Amino acid sequence: MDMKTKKILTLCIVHDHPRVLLGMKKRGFGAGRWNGFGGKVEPGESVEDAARREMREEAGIEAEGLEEVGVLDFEFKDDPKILETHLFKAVGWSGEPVESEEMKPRWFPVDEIPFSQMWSDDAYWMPLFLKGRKFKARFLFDQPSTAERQAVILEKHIEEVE
Ligand code: 6U4
Repeated sequence: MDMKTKKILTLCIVHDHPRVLLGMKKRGFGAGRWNGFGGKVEPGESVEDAARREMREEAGIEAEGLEEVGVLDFEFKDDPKILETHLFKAVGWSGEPVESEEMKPRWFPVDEIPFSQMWSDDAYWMPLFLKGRKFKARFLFDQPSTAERQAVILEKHIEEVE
């Protein structure tokens, strides 16, 4: 029997070409790294509503033109959990990004994305994201990323969809 358990997460990046909005994660999972905004989907909430809520809570903006562009399954060695992460692109927003308890937002030019200070999978799918492609992917890591050490990818699979 398959004992893997799934946790559904969101991850959202504002793409306002030629820049993207990322946030420095200040605490919790992946702290000390730049990432999109997101977190766990709550009971009774749609995945898109969760993405919108996390943008509001973590970046202080109301996302507009949200589109789901990918599903990223993250797994860790010797851990039966799968983090099923739904990646959204926001092409518009209202309000001004503000720092929250969880994230410090910053705009990056698309050719200056700080991959060395991000989760190691991001370098594989960000080019597809920026080209407007849709994809699904699975990454198996040795352990979660921390500020001091990036997770090492043990297995990876990416495919474009549609
Ligand atoms: P709370 O409940 O706020 O303490 P926390 O443990 O901080 O939760 P949370 O909810 O912010 O975690 O969710 C983790 C976020 O990190 C989600 O937006 C998904 C994202 N994430 C997880 N693994 C990732 C990976 N390998 N690459 C990536 N983003 C990842 O780019």
